[in-house]
Amino acid sequence: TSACTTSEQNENSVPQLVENNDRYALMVDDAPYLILGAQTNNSANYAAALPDVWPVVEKMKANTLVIPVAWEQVEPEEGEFDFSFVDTLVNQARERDVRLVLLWFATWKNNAPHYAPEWVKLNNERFPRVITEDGKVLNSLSPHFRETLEADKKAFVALMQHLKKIDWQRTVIMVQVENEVGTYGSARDYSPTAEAEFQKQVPKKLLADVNREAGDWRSVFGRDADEFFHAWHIARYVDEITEAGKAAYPLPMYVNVALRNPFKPGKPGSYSSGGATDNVLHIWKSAAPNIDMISPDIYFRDHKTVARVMDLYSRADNPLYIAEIGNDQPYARYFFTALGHGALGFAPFGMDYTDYTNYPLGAEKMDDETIGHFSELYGLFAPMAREWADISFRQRTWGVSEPVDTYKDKKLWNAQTTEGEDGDNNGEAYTQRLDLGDWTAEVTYGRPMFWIDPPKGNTPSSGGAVIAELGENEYLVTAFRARVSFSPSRELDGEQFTMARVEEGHFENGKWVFERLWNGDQTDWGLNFTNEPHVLKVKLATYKTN
Ligand code: N0T
Repeated sequence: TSACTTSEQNENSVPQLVENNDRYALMVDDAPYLILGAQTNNSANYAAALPDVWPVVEKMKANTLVIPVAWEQVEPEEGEFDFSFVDTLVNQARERDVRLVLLWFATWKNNAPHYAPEWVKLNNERFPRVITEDGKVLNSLSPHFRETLEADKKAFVALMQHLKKIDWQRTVIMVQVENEVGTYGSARDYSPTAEAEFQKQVPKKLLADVNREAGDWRSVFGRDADEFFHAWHIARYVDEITEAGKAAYPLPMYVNVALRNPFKPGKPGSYSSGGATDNVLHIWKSAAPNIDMISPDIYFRDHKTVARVMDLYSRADNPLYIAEIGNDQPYARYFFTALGHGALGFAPFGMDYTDYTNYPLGAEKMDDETIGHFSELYGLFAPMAREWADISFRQRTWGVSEPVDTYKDKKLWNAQTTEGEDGDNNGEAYTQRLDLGDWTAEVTYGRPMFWIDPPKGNTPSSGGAVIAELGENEYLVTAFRARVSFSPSRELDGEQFTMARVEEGHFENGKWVFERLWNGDQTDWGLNFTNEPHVLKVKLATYKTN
């Protein structure tokens, strides 16, 4: 039909991940895009659930919905595909001008095949599970069986072909392949098939990438061999599915990670072994060249652990994308830290009214207060999301969140390793210094806007700040509940420092719109940010005194 011809002629570019000088952008409609995401609870992947999803997306001011598509729903009978949910979802997203990230729940959903069709999960002979060292069968599919891989791949390719056919508008911008892959309860599969594989030589590609001499897995990797072997084989499996999916329709594709505690990891199997935990990122990078990025699911509440995770998952070869983060109050401020790392986006988990909360991972209640912690941040960034993503692709960014954890009764769930880090009296604990090169930015929390009283922190901790370089000596600055002060990084001789000009404004169609200058009380004691959104353009300078 002619309508079809027109749509093909006006086809938008397929979203893609681009890199330049170790900085990344997710290109959507040919321009960098910042994912202000909301992930649904599990089981929200049905048309009947969507009316409980959209109101939260809207209240949250999210621009992207992150939502599962399950293998069991698209291929309930082998070879018979039904993409009606995908069609409904895509149509409803378009009506609301919201983009989608789809989560392919298949061979692995948090280690198990729960979302695989019954013809898969009830047929252990055809689709074998992982067997432990002492012979127990775990409910985690083994990565060593072709049948399983081929079946998953066939369904995934069908999904991608369907998307290509229906989505020339590029409503779907990215796809997560599987969900928190790996195995709980065993470092790897010890079945005879897996054993035979384990005795083989480590693949040449991996040896070259990790710079090791040839040998079998045990001789090359010693005590890490079991976990590295499982990681390699899961990564190869997921990479093959990804490659085939991209051949059908090349959207950006990533995997998410059930993290291990970076400070106190425990043994593989106590966390999801074989998933891309911080100790096997090099294995995954070698095994899975088609996977665009490896993205953490953050359910640590404390600042120290979250900051460490963000450092570990933002690398020259891996842009940071926060695939999931708990939706309770303490997590919200980490948005600033993520943006400081050039993050492509952020997606709090469980953002809907489908009557489930994953407390103590996330919030106890899904209500306006919970949503408000995120809508505040998204409200600040939504008007400049495109501009931010563009700046962050080209320029350096810095971001911090309040470092001392104060949360209701002060007991932080899942933070055993960092409890006991308390504040102090001189304010040093509530002070962060960012090295901008010529200048240093000091960020402090919980102090009056006027004068020099030491910072005492906010209760609960909720502050954060970001700075982006706009040009020489010029920075974009925004924050909540923090004071940002600048000083020169070096001793000045015969010169004095000043903030030459502090403009408040906003972006409109990519252009900065000036509102007013901040001066006097507004700059004498640093730049004080409250609960209200303010975006500043700050020009720093020195002047000669002799
Ligand atoms: C996440 C979510 C969902 C001792 C949990 C986190 C989501 C999956 N899994 O609500 O199931 O689909 O990706 C596992 C974190 C376990 C933390 C245990 C800490």
